[in-house]
Amino acid sequence: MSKVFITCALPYANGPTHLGHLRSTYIPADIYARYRRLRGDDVLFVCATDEHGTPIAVKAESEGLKPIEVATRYNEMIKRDLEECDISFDSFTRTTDDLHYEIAQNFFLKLYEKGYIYEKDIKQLYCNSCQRFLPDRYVEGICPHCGGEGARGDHCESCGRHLEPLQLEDPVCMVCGSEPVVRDSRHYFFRLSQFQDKLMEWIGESDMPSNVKNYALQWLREGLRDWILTRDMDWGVPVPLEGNDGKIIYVWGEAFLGYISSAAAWSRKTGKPWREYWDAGAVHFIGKDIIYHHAIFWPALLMAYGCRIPENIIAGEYLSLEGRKMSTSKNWVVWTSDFLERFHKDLLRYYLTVNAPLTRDTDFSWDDFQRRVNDELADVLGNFLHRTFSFTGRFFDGRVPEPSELTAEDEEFLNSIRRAPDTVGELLENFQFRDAMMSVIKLAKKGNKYFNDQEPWRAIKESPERASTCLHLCNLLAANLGKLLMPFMPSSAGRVLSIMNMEDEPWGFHELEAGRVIERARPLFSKIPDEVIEKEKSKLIKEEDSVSETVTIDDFAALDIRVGVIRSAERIEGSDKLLKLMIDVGEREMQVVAGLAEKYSPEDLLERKVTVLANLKPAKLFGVKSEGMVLATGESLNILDPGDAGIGERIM
Ligand code: B3M
Ligand code: ZN
Repeated sequence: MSKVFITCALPYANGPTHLGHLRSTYIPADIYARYRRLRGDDVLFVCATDEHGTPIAVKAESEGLKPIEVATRYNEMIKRDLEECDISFDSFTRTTDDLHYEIAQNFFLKLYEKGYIYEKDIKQLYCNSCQRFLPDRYVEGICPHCGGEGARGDHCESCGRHLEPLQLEDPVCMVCGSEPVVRDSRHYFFRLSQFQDKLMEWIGESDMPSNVKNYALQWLREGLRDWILTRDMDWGVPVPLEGNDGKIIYVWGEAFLGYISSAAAWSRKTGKPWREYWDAGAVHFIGKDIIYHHAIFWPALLMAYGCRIPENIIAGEYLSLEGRKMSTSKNWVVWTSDFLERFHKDLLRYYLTVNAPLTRDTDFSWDDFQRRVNDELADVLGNFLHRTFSFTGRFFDGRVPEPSELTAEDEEFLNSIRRAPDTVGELLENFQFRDAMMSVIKLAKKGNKYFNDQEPWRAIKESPERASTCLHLCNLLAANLGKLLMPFMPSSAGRVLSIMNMEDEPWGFHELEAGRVIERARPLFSKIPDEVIEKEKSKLIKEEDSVSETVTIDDFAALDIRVGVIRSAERIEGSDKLLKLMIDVGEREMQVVAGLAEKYSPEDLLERKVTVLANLKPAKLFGVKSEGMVLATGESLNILDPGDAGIGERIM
């Protein structure tokens, strides 16, 4: 029996969870933790909500609340979401717990005492109108590395790099939108650059998944710079050194300690030493956007502290939704709680696992979800179990029948059941969750084929001992499917085992004795009807419409639409569609190229009143400059008639 420390990235307590979180991190981690427990390993599986950092502070500010109030609200939601998905944490705490503060501060102090943290006066962005420094997400701008827009003061989403606020081009304050100034402030730095070689060696030799390894090596080759470890803010873990009022430890300088403080809280409760689990090796499950933090920053902190570095880092790639990047701000997202209101949690665990290997970006689509649930869970797995149980009920009085002599086909079938736990187990040990899940489904498929080939409904009359053998083996497969499903779909697996009056047992092949009572049961999985899926899709489409079609009154007011009159019109050489117009809009005449030639000849348009968008950015069409746009209907090209409005009158 070996010990193992398993973690999930600590979700920020600034929103509930959605399917992206579950896919990249929580479901795979839980499958792995459950599997290791079934193997008989001693697992400590921890998580917590990450409650500091600017996202929460900014959100609280916008809602007129205290950060802790926002954090408490989302801590509760997140905890509930994860419980309802059967994520089996041994401990789930908060980074605002006292114990966390204590552990994080001690960690900081130890690094300071060892000389890995030093002080330096640096220039920071300061917002004059908000009268404060602008760390991390308080500031946004253009990424100096990739030119990505909307890069935050600590991180660029487009290229995944860590940033410092001063590196941003065209920075703006996120609270008031004004341009910050640069000011001096004293801060603490972590000597990350010292760990370049050690990290290179560790990562180069490790057998971590290739996505983690490749990213990390790339960043290491670019060279590491020291990390600023403190912030001028009041929401966070205070810097535990004299004379640092108004300074806190940067959220990424303490959030990792949440793994430890969650484990330490568990130790307090259970009396078991968490340290033994850590020293046995930690496996971190994370989303791919925080590979840098886990593969570089955290191991360096641990090296500096002088303790064991992680054993492995498993980074789940992104999940898009119906082909588009998920976005919580645009509400292009499926929230866990909404999903669970309508569908069983195991459908989610199943679909997000089989959809694609964890190391590949993939898409959630409602049609594909329906197809896989209907074709694989209902038609293959559910069907096999149901026909086995109901046949046993009907013809064998609800008891597993005695087998007789096995034919070659029976043997072959039996062998594939015997082999399955090793096959699936090996895949899980290698974090190949999708392949592991698929091999369970393939086994159920084999079960259906065997059932069909053996025709027990015919054999029961013609050679009853053949039917008994067939049903014995089918029940044997059912029992083993129940076991194999435990890590993936614990609730459904539990139902299979309870129908078969079986207990939880460790991972491995299980024999089945004849005579065991099989309860009557309804099918485990039913098909999802089209209407249900259509409803989900239409909800998303409504979202999409409301997102893309709303403009603010300010957006509209920015358009200068006014009444004009066409003073001259001529065709543009080389084009059947375009006319060059000179339009009098009152205070000036403007040149407009309009695609109206298919409907109007130049003569038709002379002295005609039109409505014009007068502040369109000038562009050239067929080499002719155009400074505005004549408003007309899209297909029939009817020019909008402003009636008897005066020339130059504004439309608003
Ligand atoms: N709170 C969430 C994220 O960036 C962040 C993880 C912390 S793990 C120590 O995905
Ligand atoms: Zn970038």
